[in-house]
Amino acid sequence: MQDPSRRPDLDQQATAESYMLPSAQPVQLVDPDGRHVHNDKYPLPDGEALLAAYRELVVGRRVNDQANALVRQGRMAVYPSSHGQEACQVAAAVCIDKQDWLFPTYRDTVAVLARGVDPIQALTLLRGDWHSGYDPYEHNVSIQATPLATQLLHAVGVAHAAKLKGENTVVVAMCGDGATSEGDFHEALNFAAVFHVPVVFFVQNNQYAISVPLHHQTVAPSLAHKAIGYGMPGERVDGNDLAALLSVLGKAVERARDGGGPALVEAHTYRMQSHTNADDATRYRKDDEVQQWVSKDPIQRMRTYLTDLNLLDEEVEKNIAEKAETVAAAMRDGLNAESEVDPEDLFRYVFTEKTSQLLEQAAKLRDELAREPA
Ligand SMILES: Cc1ncc(C[n+]2csc(CCOP(=O)(O)OP(=O)(O)O)c2C)c(N)n1
Repeated sequence: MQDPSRRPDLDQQATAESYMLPSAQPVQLVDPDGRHVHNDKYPLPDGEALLAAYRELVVGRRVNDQANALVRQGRMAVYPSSHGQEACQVAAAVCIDKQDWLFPTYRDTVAVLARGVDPIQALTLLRGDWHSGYDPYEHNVSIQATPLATQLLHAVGVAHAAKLKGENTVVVAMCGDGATSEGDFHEALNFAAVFHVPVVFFVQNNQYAISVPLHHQTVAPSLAHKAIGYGMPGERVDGNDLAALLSVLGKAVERARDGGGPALVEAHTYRMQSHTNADDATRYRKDDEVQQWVSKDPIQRMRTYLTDLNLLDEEVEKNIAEKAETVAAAMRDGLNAESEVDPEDLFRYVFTEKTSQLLEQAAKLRDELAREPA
């Protein structure tokens, strides 16, 4: 149960409002023009850390574009792109250490890759070949969850277990704005707060849940404001500002590691493309709105900032672009190769003892497969 003596914020006699409520505006450290914005509470990460994360940002954009192309070529079933949200993706992966855990969603492939998972293994799910193609224990990345918010409960369970075992583990649990309306979101945050577990809930508010805009999702002042209702701090951050994300998430992770308990971070960002290739965003939003976010692009502002710091020049940019091309080429090679799947896998691994209906369906499939083509 919650132990007030383990809550450094309360020891300092802060009022709940003074440390649980988010900043008046999303935290920003580098503006869309690439200029530093001072913030008393959140320091700017050093240039080398930003450059390393910028590399992942550029690779992440290339991965998104390549995956979209592979869907159009019929090599993948579906791809929920994080185009425009790459700063959130990279920050979620790099704000934690090796022994920590990441719990991603279907949209978070770039975060999964930034954590070190092999691209082809990661994309096996979206190719439609298997529930997940990577071993979660290899890089401490849970499988990408498609049922909304379920991963938040799994994340809290892992964080709680780690705490009971005395391990030095922090868990970052990702979800979208739409997922915050799920019952699982409530249960996960409440349990995490009551049991004071080391988990950071990271909500990418990309303004839409498929076609549902945020104002039909919630009338709370912000998603980060929901945190205080559970008794944990909430913060909101410019989700297209890599520096701010690293600083805000870094602080929340550090706090959780030091025994400060869970936190909720809401990133303000935008889903630049359709929900997936199965969606047509032009049916429910205007191009003007999309265009407004083009100038807030996470890559462009970091490029300007790092160039002004003399950390980025043509040579470095070229090396980064080459790295991105190497990853894209590996994706093409891996996904253009025919995969061998066993249709009967559909019936395996779910029940120890299959139900009579599953046995019947499996037998039917076997008969069909054995039949000679007409
Ligand atoms: C429990 C559950 N209900 C409904 C769906 C169908 N669904 C898939 S994605 C989605 C929208 C999710 O929006 P959001 O959480 O904002 O994440 P985003 O896709 O924008 O990243 C819905 C309703 C689902 N996957 N799981």
